[in-house]
Amino acid sequence: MHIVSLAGGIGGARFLRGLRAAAPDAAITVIGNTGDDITLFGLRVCPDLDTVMYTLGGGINEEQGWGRADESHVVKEELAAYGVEPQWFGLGDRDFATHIVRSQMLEAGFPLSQITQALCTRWQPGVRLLPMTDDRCETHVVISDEHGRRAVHFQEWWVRMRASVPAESFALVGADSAKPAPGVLEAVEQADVVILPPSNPVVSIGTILQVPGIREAVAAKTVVGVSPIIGGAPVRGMADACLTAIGVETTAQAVLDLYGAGLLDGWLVAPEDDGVALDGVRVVARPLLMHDAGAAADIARAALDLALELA
Ligand code: GDP
Ligand code: FO1
Ligand code: CA
Ligand code: CA
Repeated sequence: MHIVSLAGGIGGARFLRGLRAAAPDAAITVIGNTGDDITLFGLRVCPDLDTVMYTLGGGINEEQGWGRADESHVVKEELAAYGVEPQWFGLGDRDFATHIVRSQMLEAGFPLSQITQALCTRWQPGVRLLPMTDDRCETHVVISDEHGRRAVHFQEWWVRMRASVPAESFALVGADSAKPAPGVLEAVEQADVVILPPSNPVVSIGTILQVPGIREAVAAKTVVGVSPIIGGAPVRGMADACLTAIGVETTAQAVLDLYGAGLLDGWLVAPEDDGVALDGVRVVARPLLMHDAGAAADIARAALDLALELA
């Protein structure tokens, strides 16, 4: 069996750990979001790819959900002592090594997809992890503040501003000319089912679907999604600020409507959201809190069972 999953960071990674446990014999290809990527101190940082790689590879900081376990911040302190900006993004020493290897390989001419594969040789995530694109393609956020109306990088809005300044819109800079990374469309075409984890519908899943060709390829398959919104709120993070910016309510119903029957065949919601419905989509209610690996595996199994039933 071949499963394709689109994934952002924390929500995607924790779900994928469950999916790997629920379907140990399946070949799982993960298409990762690279819209969050940023170049800092001359180094290329890919937060969502790294979150998936570290989570599935056993190197994640479990409490934080991103970055390395057992981390120190000596380099960050030394950079700050030089007064080097930005100081609002916290790269740890162990994590720095990943960005150094990646940047060195990019400089040598390797595409991000091959670099990600090389990094995964160490982490052995048990899935094939592909970036959505090898092309530079970054999410920017249009805001208005004391400096006027301007676009800032997604990380500046999310991490420095904590999404406290309302987003007027999102722009995936570079999307028009971006191509899916090698293997992405082939994996989707060969997939038995496509599963959308409870990742951010706007800046994780929505971003991946904006790479020309990916949405059409995914829609042609049997697709089941897991709601990241429970009882009118995101389980974690600031997805509500992203949904509000695109005029979508923070409810499991509104996210279902956003994805639409054109994309989804099945939709898992939490018991408190029972009653959510859309013509052409099978909605199933069940506990959706990934409070541990077992709970994540139960959710993944439910999503997979529903997808196989609908396929
Ligand atoms: P990010 O890139 O690190 O922001 O992570 P993702 O985009 O992959 O996932 C973020 C989303 O995961 C948030 O909108 C959360 O609501 C959702 N999420 C986190 N934990 C859980 C959980 O236990 N259950 C469900 N259903 N959603 C979750
Ligand atoms: N998130 C933060 O809130 N603060 C940080 O300083 C921070 C650093 C960081 C470093 C590496 C990495 O892979 C992720 C990091 N994140 C940090 C998480 C990340 O910025 C966001 O949560 C995601 O990009 C949003 O999906
Ligand atoms: Ca992300
Ligand atoms: Ca379909």
